[in-house]
Amino acid sequence: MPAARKVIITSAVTGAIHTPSMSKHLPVSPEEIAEAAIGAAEAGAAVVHMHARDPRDGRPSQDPAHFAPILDSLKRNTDAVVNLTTGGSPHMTVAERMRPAVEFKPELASMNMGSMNFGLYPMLDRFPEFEHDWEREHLEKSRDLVFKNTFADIETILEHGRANGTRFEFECYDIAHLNNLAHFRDRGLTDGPLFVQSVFGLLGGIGAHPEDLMHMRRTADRLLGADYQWSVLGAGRNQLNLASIGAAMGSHVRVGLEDSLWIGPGQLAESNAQQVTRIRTVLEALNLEVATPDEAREVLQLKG
Ligand code: KMH
Ligand code: ZN
Repeated sequence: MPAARKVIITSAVTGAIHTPSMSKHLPVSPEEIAEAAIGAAEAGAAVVHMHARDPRDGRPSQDPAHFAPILDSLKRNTDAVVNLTTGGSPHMTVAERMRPAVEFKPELASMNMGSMNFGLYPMLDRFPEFEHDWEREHLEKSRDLVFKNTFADIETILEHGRANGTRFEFECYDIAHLNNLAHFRDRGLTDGPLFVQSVFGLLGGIGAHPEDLMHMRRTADRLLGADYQWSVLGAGRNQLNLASIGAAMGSHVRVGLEDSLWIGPGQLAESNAQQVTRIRTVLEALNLEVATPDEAREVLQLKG
């Protein structure tokens, strides 16, 4: 991994894992989602990773009509890199998940690097009350859920990206996903700089111990060499500590309410900007500089 660069902060502002009853601060309407992303960018996020929701009940939605007003607002109010999800919700088909990237041809999109179990049901213990039936089902059904990302699925999304100038944030939830990424790089279906988002602490993926982080880093170094830019995402209570360890080791970082609702033990984050500000404080204490959107575009070789 090339050293000595500014740290790219990604803010993943709403996602498709958490549900509105879990936190009143989770942005749901197009206005709330856009405002959250703009606030995160103003706080120092160079990249905003975007999902949309159906404003009627807060359910994750890949309908381009739900993305359009958000993207329109972002275009007018921030120069942050807009990264559109192709993961959508693990309950959706791949075709459904691709709709926003197909429609809007973003400079950056997420790419999930392997099929996996995706266990959301432990959150039922923490959040017993839900306003909408879909919220409980979303968690319950994850007991028997495979988040499907076959080689064919990945190839389809990669080819779509290549045809449209979209580059990817490669979500690697486990070591095998690095092998898969190296495989596609070796076949010439993608190339460096590969933006590797290593995801720690989701049930079904690698754990969130510093040893897990070291193992990811060593394996990525061995398989991807100088071809990659490393970013660290710790889920839930692991957000700040893993991002801090990663940054001290030379990674970029991802925060946001998609990945964690928390700002401290038992304390809900009031906004995405609050989490960005918190990690920014850590980065500055480590004497690390934060990348601007244009600096992120240059490092990741985005079309702009
Ligand atoms: N939910 C995150 C752990 C995607 O949108 O494609 C990973 C993610 C997937 O952001
Ligand atoms: Zn996402």
